[in-house]
Amino acid sequence: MPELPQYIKSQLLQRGADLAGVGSLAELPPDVRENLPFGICVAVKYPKAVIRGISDMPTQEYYDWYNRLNEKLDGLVVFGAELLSAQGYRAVAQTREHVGFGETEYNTPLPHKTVATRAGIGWIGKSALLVTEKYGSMVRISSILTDAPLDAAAPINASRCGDCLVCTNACPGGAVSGKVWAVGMRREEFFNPVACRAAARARAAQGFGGEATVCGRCIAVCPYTQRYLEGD
Ligand code: B12
Ligand code: SF4
Ligand code: SF4
Repeated sequence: MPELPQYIKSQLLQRGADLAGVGSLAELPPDVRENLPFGICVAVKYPKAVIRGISDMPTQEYYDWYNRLNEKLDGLVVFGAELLSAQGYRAVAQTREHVGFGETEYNTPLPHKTVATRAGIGWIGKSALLVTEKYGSMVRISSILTDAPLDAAAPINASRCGDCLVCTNACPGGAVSGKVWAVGMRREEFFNPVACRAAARARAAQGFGGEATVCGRCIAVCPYTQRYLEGD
C-alpha cells in the first residue's frame, strides 16, 4: 500500500472528490477539534453550467446541486473516516448531521473553511468564501478529523484577493465589506452573515420561487471562478 497520506487522498479523489488535503489543527483549541491533531479537507465542485446560470439570479438547478453536493460530501467524509478507522486510527466525519448547520449564531465549532486553509486548499476571500486557485470559490467542502499520522500541507494564512472588489460590488445584500482576510480575523470584521442570509432568502424567492437561503452571486462573479469557467 502507498504511504497513508497519498493513499487516503487518492482514495478520496478516485471516489469523486475534486480536491483533498491534510492540515495540522494543532494551533486550534483541542475541544473544537475533538482532541484530534489533523484535519482532511474534501472539496467538490459545481458543474460549470450551474454556476454560469446564477450570475444574475439563483436557480432551482443551483439549489438542486447544492443539496446533491452536500450529500456527496457526507458520503465522501464517511468513506474517508471508515478507511482510517479500518487502519486503527480515530477518525470523525464532519457530516452535516455531526456538525449541525450553525443556524442560531451562524457558527459551528470547527468550520470546514478553517480545515481548508490549514490544509492549504485555499484562502478566505473578501466574500468570506474559501477561494481556491483552481476552481475559485465554486466548491462545496467538508472535513474529517483524525489522529492518523498524516503529513500536513503548508497552511494558507493570507488572502490572495489583492485589491479586487468584485464580490463587494456584486453582493445584493451589501454583506461583503471589502476588507482583506488574514488568519485570526473574525468573520464579523469583514462580512455580515445576517445581511447575506436576508438577501439570499429574498433572491431565492425571486429567482425560482424557493423558500431556500441560496444566492451564490459571490461565487459566480469571483475572477478566480471566472478563470476556471472560461478554461477548457
Ligand atoms: C453558518 C453558515 C452560513 C451562514 C454564515 C456564513 C459565514 N460565512 O459564516 C450564512 C447563512 C450567511 C451562509 C451563507 C452562505 N453559505 Co454557508 N455555511 C454556513 C456553515 C453551516 C457554518 C459556517 C460557520 O461556522 N461560520 C462561522 C465562521 C466563524 O466561520 P467561517 O465564516 O465558516 O470561516 C471563518 C473561519 O474559517 C476562519 N478561518 C479560516 N482559516 C482559519 C485558521 C485559523 C487558525 C482560525 C483560528 C480561523 C480560520 O476564517 C473564516 C472567516 O472568518 C458552513 C458549513 C460548515 N460546517 O462549515 C456553510 C458554508 C460556509 N456555506 C457555504 C456557502 C456556499 C454559502 C452560500 C454561497 C450559500 C448561498 N447563499 O447560496 C452563502 C455565502 C455566504 C458567504 N459569502 O460566505 C459553503 C462555503 C464553500 C466555500 N467555497 O467557501 C460552506 C462551507 C458549506 C459547504 N459545505 O460547502 N452560510
Ligand atoms: S450569497 Fe449573495 S447575499 Fe450572500 S454574500 Fe454572496 S452575493 Fe452576497
Ligand atoms: S471576487 Fe475578488 S475580492 Fe472577492 S473573493 Fe474573489 S478575488 Fe477575492
